[in-house]
Amino acid sequence: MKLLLVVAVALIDADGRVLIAQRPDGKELAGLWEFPGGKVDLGERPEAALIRELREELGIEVKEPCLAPLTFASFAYAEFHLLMPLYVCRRWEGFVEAREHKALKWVRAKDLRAYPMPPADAPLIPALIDLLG
Ligand code: 9L3
Ligand code: MG
Repeated sequence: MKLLLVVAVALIDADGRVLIAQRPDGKELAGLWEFPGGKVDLGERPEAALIRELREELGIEVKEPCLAPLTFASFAYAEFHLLMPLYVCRRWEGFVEAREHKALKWVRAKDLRAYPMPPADAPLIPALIDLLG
């Protein structure tokens, strides 16, 4: 089975809330709330991929030292095995805007369960609750 490497981030604001983003209509997993991120290109470093994706998707600039790995998601879809490191980031430049998503929301870690997520993302919630309460 093919391995798909995707990177994602929990952006954390000054109030300790986490950013989730709603996948757009017409894409797979449409309407579900995910941690922003995307595919790592062939040979690309995961941090570089995440910085690129955050620029494209949210219009923010993140510096590599601000990205700290927290945990991994691993989920076997029918077509591929998705492996997805989750980074946390508390500092960036610019203001988030939904350039590719349907909507954005800042949510407390303990309230994340109320939002339907892709199967890879939902198991990441406990690590964020441990971190943020
Ligand atoms: N995916 C799952 N959870 C996430 C992200 C960023 C991505 N937090 C899945 C959805 C797609 C695949 O990874 O099946 C590639 O993502 P995209 O390029 O469609 O965003
Ligand atoms: Mg993406």
